[in-house]
Amino acid sequence: MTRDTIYTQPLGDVSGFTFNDRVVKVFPDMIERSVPGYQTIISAIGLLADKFSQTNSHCYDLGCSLGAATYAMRSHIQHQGCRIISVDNSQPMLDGFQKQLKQDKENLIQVDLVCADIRNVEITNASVVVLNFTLQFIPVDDRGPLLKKIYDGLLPGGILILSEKLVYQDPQQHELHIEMHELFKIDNGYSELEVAQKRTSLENVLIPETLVTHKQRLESAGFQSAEVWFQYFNFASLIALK
Ligand code: GEK
Repeated sequence: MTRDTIYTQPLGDVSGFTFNDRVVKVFPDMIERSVPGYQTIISAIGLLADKFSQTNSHCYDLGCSLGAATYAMRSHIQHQGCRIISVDNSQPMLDGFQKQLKQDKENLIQVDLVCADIRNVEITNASVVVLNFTLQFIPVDDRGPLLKKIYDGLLPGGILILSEKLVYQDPQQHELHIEMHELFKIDNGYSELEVAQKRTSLENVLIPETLVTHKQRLESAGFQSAEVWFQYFNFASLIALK
């Protein structure tokens, strides 16, 4: 795994974060050292896909990056005729994913890689949909329509797994969680400069919301219920049931 050193040197003017070639090269290390509980969430996505996938249905990994959630689903799904559709709008990410997938000679479940904006992708015949830390990059006004489209494309009994960075209404909780997340990153080897420059680069790019907002939006989209199954500081994952 190539170490993430993107923000080690003072950059002067820190530009907005993009999922470019440089990020792709270090992405597994970056996400592992930046997102508390990332591996636990990926493993659970495999278990949930095993339980909720349905014969001859589609499983979607929206904002798939290098495909960690896709691989977890692929190695767990036991139903016949399932197809995983993995979507990302970063071509460098999909190139990295494709390279890895080609080396995977096992004749497992079919995976279709799609380079597109997830707002423009049709969701059909879906048993499992994964939005693992992707919704936070979608403009806030487009989040409701996207969730409604996912709900409409899910089969009865289908699920959405939604993982997001959160903010808190209570200022004290808000500060505490931000501080604990930064300490988590420092504990994982990032310097204070790296943490500060990454924070600047994500401003206006990653827009986190409260848990209440997410739950209300899921309910408005039609989901029967939505509950947190995992949380580590200000990073949470929910299961929404159709
Ligand atoms: C994982 N799910 O490893 N359409 C398609 N893709 C998008 C869009 C969009 N509109 N906006 C952002 N992305 C992954 C991790 S990373 C999370 C997800 C992070 C893509 C973007 O290119 C990137 O690959 C991904 O969403 C977000 O389980 O880096 O914090």
